[in-house]
Parts: sequence; C-alpha cells; structure tokens
Amino acid sequence: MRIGITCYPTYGGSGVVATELGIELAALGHEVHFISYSQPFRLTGRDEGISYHEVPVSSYPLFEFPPYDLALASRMAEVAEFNDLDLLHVHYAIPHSVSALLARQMLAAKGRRLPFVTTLHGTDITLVGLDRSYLPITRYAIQESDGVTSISHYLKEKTVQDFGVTRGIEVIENFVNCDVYMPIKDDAARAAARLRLAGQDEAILMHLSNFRPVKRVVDVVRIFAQVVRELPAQLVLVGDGPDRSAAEWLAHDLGIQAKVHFLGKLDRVHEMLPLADILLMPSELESFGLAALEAMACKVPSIATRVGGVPELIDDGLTGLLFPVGDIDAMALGALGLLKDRARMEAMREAGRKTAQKRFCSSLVVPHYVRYYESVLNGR
Ligand code: GMT
Repeated sequence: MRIGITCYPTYGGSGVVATELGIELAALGHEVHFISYSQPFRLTGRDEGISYHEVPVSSYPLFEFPPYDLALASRMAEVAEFNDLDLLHVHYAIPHSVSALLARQMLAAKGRRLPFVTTLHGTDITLVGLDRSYLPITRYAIQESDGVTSISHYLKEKTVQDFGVTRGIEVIENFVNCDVYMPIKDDAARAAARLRLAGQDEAILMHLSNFRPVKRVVDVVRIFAQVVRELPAQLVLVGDGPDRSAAEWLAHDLGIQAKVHFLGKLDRVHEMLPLADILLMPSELESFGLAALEAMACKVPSIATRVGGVPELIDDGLTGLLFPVGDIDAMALGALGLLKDRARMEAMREAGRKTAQKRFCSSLVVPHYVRYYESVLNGR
C-alpha cells in the first residue's frame, strides 16, 4: 500500500506512535509518506520506503494566524496525487482529520478516491476537542472519516459519550518494538551505564513526557523528594515543556537540585529507559500512557495514576502500581516499597516485559492496522 501519514512532529505520544507505525509499515514493504510542517522527531536518517513532505505555511500581513490546516489539506491532496496514495492516516483529530476531509473532497472532484483513517489519541477528545470552538467540526470530521481508531477502550467510550459519535470505532492499542525497547542483558554493561547517572548504590527514578500540565511534573519532584529522604536515589527527567521551570524551581526550593537531572528532549529514549528502576507517571489523565509501555518493555515498572486508559495497560500490583491523582504520599510509599523489596521488583520487571511482548508488541499490533486499512479500502 501507499500510505500518507500526518501527525504532530513535536515531542509527544501521538507523534511517536505515528512515526513508529510508519517505520514498521515501511519495514513490511509498504510505501510511507509523512506529511507535516516539520520532520517528526523520531524520524531520523533515511529509512527505506519512507519519504517526508514538508507543508509550507506562508504568512501574509493580513493573517494574524496563518491557516496551517488549509496548507496541510492542499499538500495532502498534492502528495496523494503525485504519489498515487491509497489512503491517508491522520493522528490526532484536530485539525488533521478536517484537512484530510478537505483533501478527500478536492480529489473526489477530480474523480480520485482518497479515503482517510483518523486515530484518536487523547486530548483531541478529552480536552481540546471539548472546547466549543472545536467540538462541532471535530465531531463532523470524525464522523465523516472512512475509518476511525482509538488507542484505548476508555478513549473510544469518551468519544461516543462526549461527542455523540455514532460511527464504528476500532480500538487498536498502542505498541512498542520489543526488539528496540528491551532491557540491557549484560549486567556489567547496565551497571556501567547507570554509573553515568547515579552512584553505585543509588536508585534511579525516571520521568518521560512533554512536561505539559496534564503530566503533573511537579508531583514527580515531590514524590522523589520523599523517596530520597529514605534511601539514596537520583531523579532523571527526559523531555521538556511548559512545566519544566516549575519543576526546576521546586527541586531548588526543596534543596534536592543536585539529585534531579533535567536531560531535555532525547531521541534515543530506548537507551535511557532500561537504566531506570522505576518510571514515575503521576498524570492527571492518560488515555493510554505510552511512556509506561516503553518502560515495561525495558523491564521498568511504573508508579502511575489510575486514570483514563492506564488500567488497560498496567495491571495494578502485577506490572506496576496505580494510585489516585495527586496522592503523592501513597506514590512515594509505593516506590519505596518496591525499591526495598527485591523479589517483588524482580517479579514486576518480568511481568511487565511479558505483557509488552504478549499484548503490545509492534509485530502483533501493526498487522491490525494493516487489516484495518484493507477493510477501509474495501469499503467495509
Ligand atoms: O492527547 C494528547 O495530549 C497528545 C498525545 C501526545 O501526542 O502526547 O498524548 C496522547 O497520546 C498518546 C499516544 O497515543 C498516549 O499514550 C497518551 O496517553 C495521550 N495523552 C493523554 O491522554 C493526555
């Protein structure tokens, strides 16, 4: 198949899923064309079968807000025509599904078929999409999509409830490449790599996100402050975003700044995650929680919140621990309990990796997308 993929190229789960999907599809022999305003951040190097098409958004003094969604629709139609695309797959409904709808209409006027699939990821439904200025058009574009997928059952139910969407929605959960996201097998190599982040007897707690308010990065620092009072540890934060400064200030105010390390946006997350003992994901809401899945594949259990689709991923007590949002004391106690109980930690590490392999491996999930594309192309 020749597939066009549109996503946000910035640091975030929907862009990661879209990019990893494109890479996996290309590896299966499909032709993949990314269409976005800049190159998706995990798309490094030139993979066989993948092209990137930039969307130029020209400005004009009259435009206070240059209309990206229109430029995107034009580029989608162009790329589809020049490369004979079979379908478009857009990640995150706003505004991508609206642009795809326009591109489909533009090509229909020329007698060409260009079906599109919309994948719902999270705040396109739970937050931004609920804003009255976006809701009617988002609902319309979802309803009019040729196929719609959701990354969890939770998000599917929210879409039906809050948007009144009546069309079918296929749940295709997020995935991880278990051959890339994996534990470091050689204990000596892992120990040596850990020494770059922490002392020999120190635990490593990690956080990975785009530091938006929904991620509650300040809670991460508060949880760590309680943990480090009890045992030697370091906190490593990967990513960047609006709440980084608040988290940095808090670490200073609590006098733990020397043990809190902000590494910024890293591409090669799979090299960092296996070095951690625990991932902290105290989010206000996650419709899935891709970072926790990537950690599980690396044998790193998460201390997370019982919100949205997280319980569909993390089996509380078996592959991680779940707590109410904002319950910092409980999350710190949970982390301490795990760090002090080697046998329980080991069991959780093993169970996490097994779950990632059995349910969420790209080799299982990507063929589900391919079957779904085929059903859309066959008009089913
Ligand atoms: O919905 C968002 O805020 C954006 C999106 C992103 O690009 O990070 O995150 C969502 O999609 C991820 C990939 O499917 C999920 O793992 C995240 O749980 C989800 N974020 C939220 O629901 C807050």
